[in-house]
Amino acid sequence: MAGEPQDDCLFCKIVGGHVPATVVRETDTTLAFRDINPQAPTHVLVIPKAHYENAAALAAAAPELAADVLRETRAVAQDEQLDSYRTVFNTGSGAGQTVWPAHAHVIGGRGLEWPPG
Ligand code: IU
Repeated sequence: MAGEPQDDCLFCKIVGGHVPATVVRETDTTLAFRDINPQAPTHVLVIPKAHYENAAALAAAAPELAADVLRETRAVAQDEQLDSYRTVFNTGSGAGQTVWPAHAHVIGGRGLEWPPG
């Protein structure tokens, strides 16, 4: 069910402490950890602790939690002393979503081109 931990979800296992991650921030509702395949000097994922399959499902079902995630992306950028950075929610396989818990990328520390590929 939406919001409930999923047995087959890697990020739920990270939230539960069953899979290690390099955690940089934690709140009651969110977790932020370094991406295992960083695309920039700073590449952190911010996730809601509750499971939603992507940003669209999260925004529809739990907009206050989505706001918590967005607030934490800013906090990560501040912690990393990033003046410029990109917050990305890949939503759907055609947009590059490869894992199916909702997550925001915080990417920075180098110049970023636009448009993305
Ligand atoms: P995407 O937006 O769904 O494509 O992003 C998934 C990200 O999750 C991607 O950048 C992976 O490197 C990252 N990731 C991770 O940090 N740890 C993992 O165990 C797995 C994926 I699987």
